[in-house]
Amino acid sequence: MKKILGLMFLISAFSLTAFAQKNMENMENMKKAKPTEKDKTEAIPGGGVLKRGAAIGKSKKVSLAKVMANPNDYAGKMVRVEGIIVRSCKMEGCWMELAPSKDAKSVRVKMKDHAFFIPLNSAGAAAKAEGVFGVKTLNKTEVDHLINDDGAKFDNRNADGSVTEISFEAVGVELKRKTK
Ligand SMILES: [Cu+2]
Repeated sequence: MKKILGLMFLISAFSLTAFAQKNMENMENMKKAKPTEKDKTEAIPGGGVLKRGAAIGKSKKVSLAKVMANPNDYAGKMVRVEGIIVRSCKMEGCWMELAPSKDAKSVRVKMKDHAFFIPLNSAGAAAKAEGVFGVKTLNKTEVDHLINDDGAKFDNRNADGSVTEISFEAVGVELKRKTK
């Protein structure tokens, strides 16, 4: 009898946890902001800059190449970086792949909390961003979504489809179209 009670307790505790988790996910999705038409299509100027998110402050400037070489030295600290946007989210403009130069390896920059967005045609523009580096593992579902829906590319998928990558949570960005 004790065993059965214990088992029943375990099962109900487990389903309650699953229920709570599902509810949290739903709430997350509901409070996720959506980009407006202006967010998606505003032109990136060549003369001035297009600012999105918080104004960029005076945190330490670091080079993307150095961060990629030693990501753990920079994790968790607010810093400023700059680079060229190699690719960006085609759906909502919620991330961009930022590289030191056009053909170099890039870092995924996510607009923090999905709270602000960059134009959908941001690729090719120069960007400054302020935020925090971290090393993150994206599961297979997240990676598939980024590839199939958002137009991302990964050259480093693990056997199970997941990806561990350096990521940057931006609180603010400034974009500028390169003029030649
Ligand atoms: Cu997106």
